[in-house]
Amino acid sequence: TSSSDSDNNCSNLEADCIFCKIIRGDAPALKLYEDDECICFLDNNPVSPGHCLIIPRCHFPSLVSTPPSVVAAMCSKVPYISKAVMKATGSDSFNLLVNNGVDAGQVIFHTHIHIIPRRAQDCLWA
Ligand code: DGP
Repeated sequence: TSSSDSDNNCSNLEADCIFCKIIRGDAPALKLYEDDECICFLDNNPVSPGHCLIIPRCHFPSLVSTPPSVVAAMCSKVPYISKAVMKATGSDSFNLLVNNGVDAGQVIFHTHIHIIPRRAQDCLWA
């Protein structure tokens, strides 16, 4: 099922998608950034302080089903958002992560990019 939102020019938001609910304002999230194309909010199960997700305002289930122009819009926000998140968390580094598909660990089927700030004491991939 789909619904449209008068505050959003996207007509394919999904009723049962938690990230679509966040976009509509029907579920809470700590937003770090938003514009006409994307929003970024803190992950509620963070790997590190400042772990956040960039999502498009339109619903696409995974990265491979996302139009290249939308992927480009999401990726274009990474430098700006990651610099702000690193500054806020005292990190010099970050991982950029996309889980595409169940076997890769994708749990939420609304395409998203993880930004995971990293500090010297972090134990990577543990
Ligand atoms: P993935 O495995 O790539 O599908 O990651 C989904 C991420 O989304 C996971 O790290 C936890 C986060 N997440 C799931 N539900 C919510 C939610 O309701 N609010 C927020 N802020 N994050 C969520």
